[in-house]
Amino acid sequence: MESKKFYITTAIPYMNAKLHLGQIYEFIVTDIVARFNRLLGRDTYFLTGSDEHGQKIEKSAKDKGVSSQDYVDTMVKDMKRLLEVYNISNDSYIRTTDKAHEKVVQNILIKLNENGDLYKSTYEGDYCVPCETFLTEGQLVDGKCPECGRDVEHVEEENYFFKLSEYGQKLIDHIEKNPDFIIPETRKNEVLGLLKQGLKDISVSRTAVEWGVPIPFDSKHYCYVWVDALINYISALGYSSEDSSLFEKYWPADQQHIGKDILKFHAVIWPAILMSLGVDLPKHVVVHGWLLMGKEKLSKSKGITLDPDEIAEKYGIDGVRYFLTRELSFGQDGSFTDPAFIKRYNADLSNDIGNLVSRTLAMIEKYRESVIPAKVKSPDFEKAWEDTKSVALELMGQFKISECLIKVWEFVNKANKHIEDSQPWTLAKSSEQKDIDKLDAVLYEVAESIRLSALILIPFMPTSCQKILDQLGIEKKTGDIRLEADGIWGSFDGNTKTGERKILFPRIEDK
Ligand code: ME8
Repeated sequence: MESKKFYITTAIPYMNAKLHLGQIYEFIVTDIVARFNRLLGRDTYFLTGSDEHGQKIEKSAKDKGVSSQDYVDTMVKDMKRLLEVYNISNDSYIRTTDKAHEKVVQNILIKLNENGDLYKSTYEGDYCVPCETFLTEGQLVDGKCPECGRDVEHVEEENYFFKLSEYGQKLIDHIEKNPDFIIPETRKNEVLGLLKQGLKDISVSRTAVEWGVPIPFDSKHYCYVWVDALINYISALGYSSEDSSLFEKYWPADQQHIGKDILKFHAVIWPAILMSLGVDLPKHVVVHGWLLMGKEKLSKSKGITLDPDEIAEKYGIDGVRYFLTRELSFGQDGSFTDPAFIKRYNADLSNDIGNLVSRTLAMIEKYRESVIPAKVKSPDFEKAWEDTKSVALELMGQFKISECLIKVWEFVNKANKHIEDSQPWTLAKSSEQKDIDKLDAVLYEVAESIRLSALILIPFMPTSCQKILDQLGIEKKTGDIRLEADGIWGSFDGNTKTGERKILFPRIEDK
């Protein structure tokens, strides 16, 4: 039987710079999945938070001449503000500088040590500060970090090592037994390739970096920032704490969403730590691609940035949420450009759905004094909706998010075509009963198409769908709707008054 609880997490961004639209993209996708699960009545727990320790942040704070704690406090405030701006419905927010989190990190380090999975040795190699990654000489490309292309630092220090090498075969077995542990398949194959080459033990402590969680059994050492950060997914639930009820209720995570650059940390290191602790692995690690600007990777240093405040101001939140999920093929890289945004927004939002709502409501106002006619049964219509609903939900379940929207849009445009074909403005001039009945039937069916489309689109565009339901005179707050339980999902009897008309998606003039 399908589990009723649903635990979903995002990666926790580094607090060394303001968030860019690529990181926001991950929040939007996870928010949509979380909202879908709530809408379907599942007990959903959606976690995000911030990664606040490590050398990169220590450096950024020093450059600004403030303490590391003051620095992250300011950055976290801004991240929380942006989550609100983008209407992200997380149930909880974890900071890796929370005392409770730090305590869990220490409990885990003690346990790994007691299990015999830690040992002390000397690390000599390179370190990429922006990626917070240890690199061996063979991994460098032209002497630089293979991931971000930046300069590396030479490091020689005593570290604690985690015996990652002992987990390679266990991880291969797990992935083979659970073929959808890593989604999509290309990423699973990438991880299997990596595992088959053999794993090396990894450093899990630093002595040169003090902005971190102290290793409880050795005061010279601080926990490596990645180990500290990965633990957030269970520390946020109270693992190994006095109150671990959330951990018992929600773990294992149903979906852990990450970008492709941090795959090894989540699909190799994190599960190996969990195995050592004897804790279940997450059900799915879901990997998305990069959001690019044109063909370029977002990069502050190269000035290729997409500022989420500027974009929100210019285009509105729901338009951006729609564009990013409709235009990007989930799992692959995709691009944001102003012309592509304007084209998609004007065609799909302003024209297809925006116009459908505004002309339908105008006709109901003009021809039926703002009362949606009573329900007229139409087996064809019901069949079309059943097909849309089941296919759209199935596509969402397979992370075919763009395809899910395409399916819903076919339904929206069926309603547009129904208006064109039946010409309500001509029917309204007739006094024959059959034309009056036909006009009622068309107006009911189109209003019902709008209502159903708005319900299924709530996760994507919560504010706009609320506006649509308000205009249809439906007194329900989108955040409270539980489709199956509320009976709102089924059909609507009509014979109700519409609400005040509002513009949904004003057309953007292409300059
Ligand atoms: O990696 N497009 O933090 P982060 C899409 N602190 N996704 C992007 C992106 C882009 N252009 N740029 C970044 C970290 N991301 C660690 C995570 S989790 C225990 C610790 C994604 O701020 C990136 O792939 O560099 C990651 O999933 C998230 O944003 C945070 O990235």
